[in-house]
Amino acid sequence: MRQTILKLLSEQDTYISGQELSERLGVSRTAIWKHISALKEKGYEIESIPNKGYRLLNTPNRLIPEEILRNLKTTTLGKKIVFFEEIDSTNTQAKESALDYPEGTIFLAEAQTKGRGRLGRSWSSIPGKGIWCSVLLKPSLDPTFAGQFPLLTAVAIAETFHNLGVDAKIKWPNDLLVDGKKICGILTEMGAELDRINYLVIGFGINVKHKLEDFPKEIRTIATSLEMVLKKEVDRVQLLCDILLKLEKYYFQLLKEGFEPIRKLWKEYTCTLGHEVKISRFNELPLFGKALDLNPDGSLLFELPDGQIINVHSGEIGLQ
Ligand code: BTX
Repeated sequence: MRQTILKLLSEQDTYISGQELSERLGVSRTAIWKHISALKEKGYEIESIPNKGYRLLNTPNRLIPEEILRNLKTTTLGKKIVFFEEIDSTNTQAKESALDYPEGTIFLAEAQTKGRGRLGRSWSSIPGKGIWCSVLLKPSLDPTFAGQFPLLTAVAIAETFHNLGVDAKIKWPNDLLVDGKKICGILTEMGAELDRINYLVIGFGINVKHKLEDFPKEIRTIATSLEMVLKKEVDRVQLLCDILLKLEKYYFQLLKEGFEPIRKLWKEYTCTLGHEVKISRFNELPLFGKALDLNPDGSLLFELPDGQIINVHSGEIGLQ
């Protein structure tokens, strides 16, 4: 209902009367007035003049469901939004209620108190500055395909950044860097049986409006944001809608055509291949060698100094 009121208001340049709204929506004028008051509380600037009606003057510059739904062009992703002003972690929330929500639901927060990175690391997620979002997917696939999803997400986000004029590079498997500094991180988690994915939660954190001093001291030399790079304002609502549209396109493409088209795009955006790198691995000695190619399953084809060629499935790349 609130969404329809907003749509009607934003389609009009002039006033729309309470009477007209109540007739078009089939509810009382008091109900309309209550919805308008709720929208005002959310930051919408709505002028109301007796005998004339309501007029939308300004929309809030916030990442709230009403604004996202007003701008979203997807068919599935983001059609259902679970929004938190502040939460521990959107990935944690998405995992805990994955079975209660349909595919495409997004879990979104203005701030995370326990934002999570990979391998138990933390992700700084201060209020109002970034996009802290988890997308719930339920592909009918074998769990061995799960590794393709963070790569697909990195491609969708890198391409959206390029359209904004930001030359972002993907560091295997899925960090997004600008001039070597991290601008976006992706954390994919899964609930599965041996031969079937029950759900995937793809969490992405994007630094959008941060100034250098907004980052915790310990990551100031390794982190950056879109506004720091572009030196102009970035609309988080439009950015999220653009990313969801691309993510949906590549997700459906992956289900239909397999990973090869995504793999090709990933290779266009990466800064890893062809370089001598160090790969740090959980509970294992680091590897030194050359990153040769991205395998069809998302693993890295890697050449050791003695010429031996191996596949690396997980790890953290550092340039040597
Ligand atoms: P990662 O393990 O690759 O990166 C974590 C590391 O990145 C940290 O150890 C720190 O050095 C650095 N770091 C922390 N915060 C930031 C930041 N804001 N910008 C740049 N560098 C940072 C990457 O993990 C995956 C991050 C996913 C975050 C999303 S947000 C929505 C969803 N919910 C959730 O809890 N996590 C995901």
